[in-house]
This record gives sequence, structure tokens and C-alpha cells, in this order.
Amino acid sequence: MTYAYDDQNIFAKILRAEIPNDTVLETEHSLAFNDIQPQAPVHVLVIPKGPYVCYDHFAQTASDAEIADYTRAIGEVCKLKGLDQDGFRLISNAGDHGVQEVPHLHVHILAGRPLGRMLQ
Ligand code: IU
Repeated sequence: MTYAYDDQNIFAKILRAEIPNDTVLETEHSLAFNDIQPQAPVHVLVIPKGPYVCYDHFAQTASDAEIADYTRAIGEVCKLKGLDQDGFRLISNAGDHGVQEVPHLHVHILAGRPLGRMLQ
């Protein structure tokens, strides 16, 4: 699968500081910010700074340093938000069937209330 990255997507604009964001954490290769329409008391999006459309694209083409940084950034947000006690959910939507709205890889971190069963 090959992916074409659209550098006009909203998260690309956030990374270029053309649009403001509510930053939770910034690392060398990753940015975490509060979702503009939170679906739970904690709703943080974590994105890589590189131009990756979705998780598959990232896993296939990102460097080991980017992958390590991104994985750890997600863990660091969980730690910063104190989510080790009551738990959390990670979601990364991809493509049409995943109903991905913004075509730049992002992991949703959702927490702060019981989230219900997602898969039946
Ligand atoms: P999705 O996985 O691509 O469907 O989720 C996109 C998310 O990006 C969604 O939760 C939006 O509320 C969120 N978002 C945002 O935080 N800031 C924005 O400017 C826009 C979308 I547009």
C-alpha cells in the first residue's frame, strides 16, 4: 500500500503553527494536544511530526527513532494524566472504514470515565 500525504490537513497546519493547539506534550518527533471536541474527560490526540497518513504508513516508513519517540510519547501522556489507576483507551482510526477524519496519523487517548464496551 502506498500513501499520499496531504500537507494541507489540519494537523499539518497545527505542526507548522499555522493553527493553535492546546499542547499536552511535545517531544523531538511527536506532539500531543487536547482534542477540540472531547469525547471523554481526558481526550488527547498524539501525532508524529512526520508526514504519515495512518498507523500502517508510519509503521512501514518511519525511522526507529520516530517510532520509539511516538510510542513513548503516548505512554508519557498516560503518565502525565495519571491514567495508570483507572485505565484508558487508545484508538487510531484509518481510512474510510475506520472513519478517519484527519489524514495525519493520530492516536486518541480517552479516559476519565467508564468508556463502555466497544467491540461486541
Ligand atoms: P478521527 O480519528 O480522524 O475521526 O479524529 C479526528 C479528531 O480530530 C476528532 O476527534 C476531532 O475532534 C479532532 N480535531 C481536533 O482536535 N482539532 C481540529 O481542529 C479538528 C479535529 I478539524
